[in-house]
Amino acid sequence: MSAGERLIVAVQKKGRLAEGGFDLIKRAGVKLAYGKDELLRKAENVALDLMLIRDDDIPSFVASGACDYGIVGENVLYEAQSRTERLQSLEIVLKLGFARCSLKLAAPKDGPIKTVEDLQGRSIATSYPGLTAKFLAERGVEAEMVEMGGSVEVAPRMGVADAICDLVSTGATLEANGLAAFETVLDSEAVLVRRSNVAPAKADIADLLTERFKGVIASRQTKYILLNAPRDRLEEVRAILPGNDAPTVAPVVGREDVVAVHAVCTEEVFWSTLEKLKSVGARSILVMPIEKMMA
Ligand code: PRT
Ligand code: ZN
Repeated sequence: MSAGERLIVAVQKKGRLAEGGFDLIKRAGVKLAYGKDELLRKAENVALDLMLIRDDDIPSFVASGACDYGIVGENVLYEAQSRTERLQSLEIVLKLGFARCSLKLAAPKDGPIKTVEDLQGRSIATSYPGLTAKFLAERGVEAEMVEMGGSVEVAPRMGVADAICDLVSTGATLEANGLAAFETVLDSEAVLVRRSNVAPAKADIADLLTERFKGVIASRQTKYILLNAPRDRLEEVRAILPGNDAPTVAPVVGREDVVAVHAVCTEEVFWSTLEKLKSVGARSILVMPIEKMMA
């Protein structure tokens, strides 16, 4: 296979997206070869290479053709698209379910800014001026953007801006800086993006990677449940099983009144689900992770 047929996937070199990205790639069965190259990591079992770069560079690297696919946060993707017309052509292939966070407007807790309308004529520190300005324009509010590369949360305290628009996950950083969020601009997670014109010779490996990623994501949310249920309460048990309406029902040796139920559940299985199952007579309930799935 010629070098040109290898799919190049951009992944963050180090940081919050790198961890989830590498885990996903590993779970998709891609084995990375050892190598000294800081920029390119070759896979040894599939025609794929990873390009390790800063997350902010991923949209333009994919759009320019340096890479074919990329794993990036929606926040970074949409901000880049709001600034650069050429990046509009990038397509989201899959939402990946990790690096979840929200871009939020926040202001000092004890200050006068409590709503979006209160931002009229004020200044907002942010690393996301494109998304923030677009959001405010949609709400008919005019404010000054103060672009910052990092440590946005200190801006109000330092007198640099009246409010901020920044990423939040637990909210601890806002809290520690005496800030309160009052509006969400964007809910974000990691996504798989691609160029619209990936070479046809790479279609097979691109499809394989996408299908395997789908399988990994589905298996994360999916659990296998085993239990014993009274035969006459089977309908009640079925109604409780989350995201499964056709379990396998098998006889239990020596017990006419009891059946064994096996089910693949595609929705989260909570402790409360198990308690409900128990309350309708289910016993020996086991919930197991599913390692791999293919539809
Ligand atoms: O070097 P490079 O440019 O590649 O990395 P980076 O420093 O830009 O990015 P990194 O690794 O910090 O984040 C990469 C991506 O992870 C972001 O673009 C988001 O898509 C996603 N993500 C998820 C987050 C967070 N959660 C998050 N909590 N990015 C940043 N934060 C910040 C937040 O702004 C706050 O300052 O982490 C701090 C802690 O947040 P709290 O709310 O838990 O206190
Ligand atoms: Zn970055």
